[in-house]
Amino acid sequence: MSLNAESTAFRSALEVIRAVEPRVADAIGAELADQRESLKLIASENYASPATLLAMGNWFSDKYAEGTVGRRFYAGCQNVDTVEALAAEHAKELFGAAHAYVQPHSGIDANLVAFWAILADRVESPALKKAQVRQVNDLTEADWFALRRELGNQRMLGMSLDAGGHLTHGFRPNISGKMFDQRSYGTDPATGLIDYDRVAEAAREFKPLILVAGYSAYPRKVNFRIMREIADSVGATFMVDMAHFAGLVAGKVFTGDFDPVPHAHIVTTTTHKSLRGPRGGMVLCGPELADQVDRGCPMVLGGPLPHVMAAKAVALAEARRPDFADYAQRIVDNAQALAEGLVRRGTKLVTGGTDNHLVLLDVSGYGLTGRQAEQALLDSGIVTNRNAVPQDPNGAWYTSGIRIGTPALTTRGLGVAEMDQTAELIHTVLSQTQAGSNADGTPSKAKYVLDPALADKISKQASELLTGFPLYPAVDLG
Ligand code: DSN
Repeated sequence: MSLNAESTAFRSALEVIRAVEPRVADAIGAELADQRESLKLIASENYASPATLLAMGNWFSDKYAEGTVGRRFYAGCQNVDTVEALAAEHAKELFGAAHAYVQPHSGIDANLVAFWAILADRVESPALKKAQVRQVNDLTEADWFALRRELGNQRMLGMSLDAGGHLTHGFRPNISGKMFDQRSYGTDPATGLIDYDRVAEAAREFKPLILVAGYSAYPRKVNFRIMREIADSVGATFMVDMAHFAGLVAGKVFTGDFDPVPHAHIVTTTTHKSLRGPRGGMVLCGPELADQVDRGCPMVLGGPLPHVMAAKAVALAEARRPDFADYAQRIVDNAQALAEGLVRRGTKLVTGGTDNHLVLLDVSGYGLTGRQAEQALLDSGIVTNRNAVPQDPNGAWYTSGIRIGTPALTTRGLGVAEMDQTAELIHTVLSQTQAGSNADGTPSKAKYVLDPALADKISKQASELLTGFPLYPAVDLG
């Protein structure tokens, strides 16, 4: 029997790897098996296409290409230029952006590139101007002091972490929290929604250099037109981190006021979440910030990863096809079906539902912490992650929430009927799990009690749910 192209490609690759370090080949095969078997509800994960995966496994990995297309610090970059230009072209067309920078290795990197570009563009600093025209050796001690003083401690206003914001928007676990004087806007305690009047008030009081919108755990749309008006009213640069919902923008589910690209001065994203590309980042902006953005490497990034830029070009080409819009709409349909299924069974959801790809469960109603719920679900073959809810009494480690998302299961082809069954499985596990105790009898935020037979039964049901929806159906590793 002759094998199809995907099976031949992946089998051959594993055979070559196995000849050198069989344990790596085994781990790669095991990872596919695990992904095929688990009900993956992690809102930030997806399954890239075989073409995207294969575009990363080649000799582009060996090439240094610091600089930008046609202006490199290394010779022999003509083929890297081809793929980088292609990825940028696809990104510009797909998102309607004037400029695209496809080198960032991750979302954090993309945000650092954007922060630097904004600082360099907005902050009046004669020392920086000297440094920008490569007179670094001419800078005096006083110049350096002025540069640090002028660029440090600028103000950033972003969404608070417990309302669903991201730690790269000025929070302490990330360098942005050390670079910027940060203040955050939260959500309305009664509705869980962004209160734009409060954001405007905070902007008026704080006068940030940068207003950031974007989230990793907010289950609703954001009105970027209003956010831009707020930024303009205080002279702030408006930045949107669309890492989580880039696929919904690409697929034209988020349009008009909800499409960040026409409203923001600068937009950052990852490429591997709802956009379904390789693991990496990207920056979109207008011509006024393009020159600074293109200085990303070596300003804040290590050498670009040409093999990943090749894969970005492939994935972005896929996202420009009409079927991607259908995929993006199904992501939201599925998230809403999952949310409705949970609400019908009595689960408390932050904001009561969703209009994007994610749902945030408040599991305190089940008497559990997020950590207990996450582990109990994992024991039952359901992969999620714990997440803080607004004003979370259990903090960011134990949390009171579980975040779930539909991009990955939608790629497999599951639809609204399967989402209702998924809601049933989740509710069954959570309602049958009890919080555990420490050895001294005090309540534990981590320990839990779940009948292993029930966990096993739910695992089997989760696996049965997936049988009609094989992952990478064309890939047979033998
Ligand atoms: N780690 C990503 C997420 O899970 O949302 C964001 O950086």
